[in-house]
Amino acid sequence: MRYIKQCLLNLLVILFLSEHLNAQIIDMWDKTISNKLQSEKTQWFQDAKFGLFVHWGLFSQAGGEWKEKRFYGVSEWMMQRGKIPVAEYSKLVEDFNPTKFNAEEWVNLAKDAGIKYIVVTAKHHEGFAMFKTNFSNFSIMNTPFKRDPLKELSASCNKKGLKLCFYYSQNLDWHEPNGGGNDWDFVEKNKDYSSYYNTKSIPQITELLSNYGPLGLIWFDMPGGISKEQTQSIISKIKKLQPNCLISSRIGLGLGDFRDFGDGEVPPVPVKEPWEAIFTHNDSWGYSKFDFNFKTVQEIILLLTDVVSKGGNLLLNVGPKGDGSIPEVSVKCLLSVGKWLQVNGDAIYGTTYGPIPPQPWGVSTLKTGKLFLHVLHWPKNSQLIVPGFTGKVSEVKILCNNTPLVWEQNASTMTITLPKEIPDETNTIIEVLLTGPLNESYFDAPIVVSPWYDHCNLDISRARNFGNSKIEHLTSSHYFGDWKHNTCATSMQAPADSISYQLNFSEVGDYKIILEYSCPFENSGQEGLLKFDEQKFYFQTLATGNYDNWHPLLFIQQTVSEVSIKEPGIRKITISPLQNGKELFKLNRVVLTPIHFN
Ligand code: FHN
Repeated sequence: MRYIKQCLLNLLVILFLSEHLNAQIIDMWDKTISNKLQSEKTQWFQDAKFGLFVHWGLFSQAGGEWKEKRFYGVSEWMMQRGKIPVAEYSKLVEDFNPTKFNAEEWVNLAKDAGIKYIVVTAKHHEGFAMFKTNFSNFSIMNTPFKRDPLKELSASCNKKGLKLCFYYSQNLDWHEPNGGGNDWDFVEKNKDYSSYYNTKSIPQITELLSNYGPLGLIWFDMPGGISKEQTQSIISKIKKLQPNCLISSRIGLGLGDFRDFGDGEVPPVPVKEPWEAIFTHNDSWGYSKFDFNFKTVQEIILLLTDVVSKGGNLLLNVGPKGDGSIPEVSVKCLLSVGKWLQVNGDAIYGTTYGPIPPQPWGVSTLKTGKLFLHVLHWPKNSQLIVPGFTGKVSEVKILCNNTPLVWEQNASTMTITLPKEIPDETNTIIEVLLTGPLNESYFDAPIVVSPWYDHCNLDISRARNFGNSKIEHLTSSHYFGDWKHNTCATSMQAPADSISYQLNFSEVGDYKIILEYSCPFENSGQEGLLKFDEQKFYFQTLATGNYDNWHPLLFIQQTVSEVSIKEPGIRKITISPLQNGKELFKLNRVVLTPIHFN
């Protein structure tokens, strides 16, 4: 019940936030925090850009399997999903002996991957302490292993100059009669949460802050109904013991030193305050025997690029096995990302969000004196157009091989001539050396559409909404807890409920216009209208399946029109229902694909 309440609460927060996401740089929701956030205290965090999350606990031993029953989705929730009694679940300690754990190897891997901080689960919701504690017997010290891995990690991190950070679930504790979340062994109304905070949660947090040297941050999670007083007392404790230790926003109540978005969520537009996107390498946080949906090296590089171009950090999770080894697929991927960062790190670390809005070729990042253009799609005519650019430039070169490039500037457009051969298919970074400040052009400029790219994706976050239509942030999970997020145009039920895009066609050419949307069975078959300036195109929606918070939002791509651009310039696309009816669809994006172009 509390979990469902928590999810509903999360949903409300997401809905509230999504109101503010559209077409503007997000300002922090709490100005009182925001001043504090800009302090020097968070500078290391804002510069770091890439962190390693490690979900490791007793759940890693089970790997999502209990008595031949397989729990698909996030494996660390197995105890809760299977309503496994404490007495039975606790037996996992008897076999938990992670002899393959080697702190130095983990830290070396993180260093080689270009990671700047590591966040390890000290206690997850199952209540098991992965460290030596005087406040519970349910600890790694009472397993055959009898070692404190956090102590060993602290020593290795110290030696190698990596920031050590701990995850601590401050409210959920399925092992304890007074902890949050376990309603199968314990009766909710008999719980004394204060007693739990005072006898386990706060004392263990105190141990973590006292026994492992300076911590970069403490990563709290799922605060639930924790009171303001209790939250304040945790914060005071941290401030007293380690004033420089940062606190994640999941401490709750709008507090914390930096903002964590939802699991697997990247905001559609840049955020100025310190923030973090939290992703796991596959779909589960804890090791799962059944989850092979690992992201490729290219996907991780693109994700990191997207996050950093919006001013955030990527906290990427791996799930070590019960034996203490990190799955090889994650090790190999991290090492490859690290190789890429060795060459391209200047455009990632210490940067802020890009001042140039996303272009058909990609995104940008910025640091003093340098603008970095991340070319994710190579223009077929080798001309890289940077609109809305008025900076003074002394040099332009390719970051990975130092090749100097020729550029031209006129009015507010810079054009760079690229080589025919693509140096890095995933992300070739162009370094622009600046001799003066840049003006921010974010969202002022219409979206550039050019026939020199395979596709031009029009993100919904860059559309304007009219009537009752909304740009909403939607969340759903495929199995359980593997959250997926999509920003969509919703509530389009009448002709006046439209969305529109301003587009700047750089050249003549013909295009297919494709709508990517989700539509439940009962809403399908309705008619919509796409207007391209004054040209009208009618279409009928197709069913993709029903969706709610617990069932995935599935999308289809439907071609609805073909247009011919005879002269370059500004055009407008408007999409709306043709008649009054049910919601037309949840529109995720519009794609323009060039055709018949020589
Ligand atoms: O319930 C947890 C989940 O197991 C995992 O720890 C993630 C990581 O952000 N946090 C919670 C859900 O948001």
